[in-house]
Amino acid sequence: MAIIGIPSNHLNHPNPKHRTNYVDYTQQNYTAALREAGALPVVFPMGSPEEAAEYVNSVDAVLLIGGQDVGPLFYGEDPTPQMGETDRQRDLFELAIVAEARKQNKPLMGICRGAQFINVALGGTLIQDIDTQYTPENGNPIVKHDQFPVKWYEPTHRLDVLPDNFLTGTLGDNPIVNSFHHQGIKQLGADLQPAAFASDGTVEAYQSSDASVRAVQYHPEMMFERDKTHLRVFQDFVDYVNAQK
Ligand SMILES: [Mn+2]
Repeated sequence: MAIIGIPSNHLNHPNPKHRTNYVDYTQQNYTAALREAGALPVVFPMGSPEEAAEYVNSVDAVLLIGGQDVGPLFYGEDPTPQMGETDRQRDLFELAIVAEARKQNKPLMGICRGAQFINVALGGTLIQDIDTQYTPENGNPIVKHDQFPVKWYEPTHRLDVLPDNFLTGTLGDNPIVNSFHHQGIKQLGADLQPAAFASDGTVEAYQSSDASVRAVQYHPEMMFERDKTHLRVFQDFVDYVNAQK
């Protein structure tokens, strides 16, 4: 059985339930999707970079999930006024996790922030705020990439899936997906190629040449319970991980 590690998010603001007794957490739909795909999810509590080697060594693959904005200093920019919440501890921990996964040849999948983060960790850059800083080169209007308040499981924008990648043939050529991001990929990192675009040219999925790194900007984990075709991205990753073991 493929064991897949998920670096956690953490709740580090006072809240009515836990007050300042903060918690590390992962949304259940990520672990549910991995379980449904036949994998055993393991959550890494947010730790220090020094722990990354052992954490990665304990699993067959890593899934990086959604959350805060990626700190722009990690791709060489100061923050613009549109920057949302960032979390330096999470960035530093996940940076070490990605480096160790590459070093130990463990497959990596990213979702939303995870897609943005892996790109940055592999030398890519981000658009800090699509609505204010992006002009589509193809002349199309900017797509609404943060669909809130539309429900999280509802698909709202189309993808153009490119040939010969991990998404090709899994959802059709122009699937409709959900979208909860205000940042986007600017330059892809080393050895990464786009796998799908939105109609405004935003990179919505990418992979490495050997598909050991794969990422989607949308949230299949929020959609698979209502539309089983969206389990496929998890199933294919788990199958890939099992084949590498
Ligand atoms: Mn989008």
